[in-house]
Amino acid sequence: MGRKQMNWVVVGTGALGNLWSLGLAASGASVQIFSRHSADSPEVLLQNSGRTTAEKRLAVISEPQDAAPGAVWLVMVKAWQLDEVLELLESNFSGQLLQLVISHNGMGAGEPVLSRQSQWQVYDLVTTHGAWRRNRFHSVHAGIGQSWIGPRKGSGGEADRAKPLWLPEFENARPPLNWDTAIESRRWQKLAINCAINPLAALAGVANGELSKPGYSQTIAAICDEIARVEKRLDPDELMGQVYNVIEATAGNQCSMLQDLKAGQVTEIDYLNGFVCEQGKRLNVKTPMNCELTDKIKQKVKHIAGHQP
Ligand code: KPL
Repeated sequence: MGRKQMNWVVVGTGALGNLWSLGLAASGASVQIFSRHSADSPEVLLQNSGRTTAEKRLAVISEPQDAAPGAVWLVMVKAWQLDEVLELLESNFSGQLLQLVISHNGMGAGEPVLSRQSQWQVYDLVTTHGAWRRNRFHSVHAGIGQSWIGPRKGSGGEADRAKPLWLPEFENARPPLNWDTAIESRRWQKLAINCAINPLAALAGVANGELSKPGYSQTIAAICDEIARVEKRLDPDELMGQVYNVIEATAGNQCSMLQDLKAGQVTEIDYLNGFVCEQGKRLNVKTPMNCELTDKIKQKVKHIAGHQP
């Protein structure tokens, strides 16, 4: 019995986007890359090395209407790029049935379009795979993690949404993958992991593993504690345990925020500790450590920009 094979459009040629494009292609899916970067047309030769290896030439489209019929869109971009991608999709698929899998660090991105297009079937993908980009077309798979996918609250009648037909193909692309109908909690847990690891490793300029040193434990505890006060369903000790598991599993990896700082790129701080800080203000819950780290990263970005030629 054959599996359901789908058409996929992958938006984002970042470290993880490339890993998933290659994984989907290897599992037999038809994959188009969506990119408006001039270096990417009309096709790209993607490669990954590290814990897994693959290489494949994939077609590139730069207009949403060139997507294969009924394609599922996998959007793996930085949090601050999501609004623009969703606005473009909205201008082509407004009011239509569209299946979208979204994966990014942090929370709070893309909300305006998603609330307008509530008929879109949106799935959130949370992953702890670690990867970094050797160059635009080459991802290094630095740590095998695991992933969870589930329907986004309030989208496309999520309450009675069964597992999508393409789930086995998607699982095969980058295992292990778990179906999770409470994906919202998983997103909060991943948020806590990124709030604890990313700014601390980026400010110190170190690989994730350094954060297991005792000098960081009070700060990590404060970050987790504040997040558990903002989102009351979370347990601060459990969050701490998860943070340390990821620190250990990705010890040799440089977190994405450190990579962004080094590349002089925009960081995701507004969607990580900045999001927690804003939620704290909205709910009247004190989140001084998350607010302080947000300011420190912003200062660091300004400092770096001031020293660029
Ligand atoms: O998601 C990550 C990131 O770097 O953004 C972690 C899990 C911290 C791996 O580095």
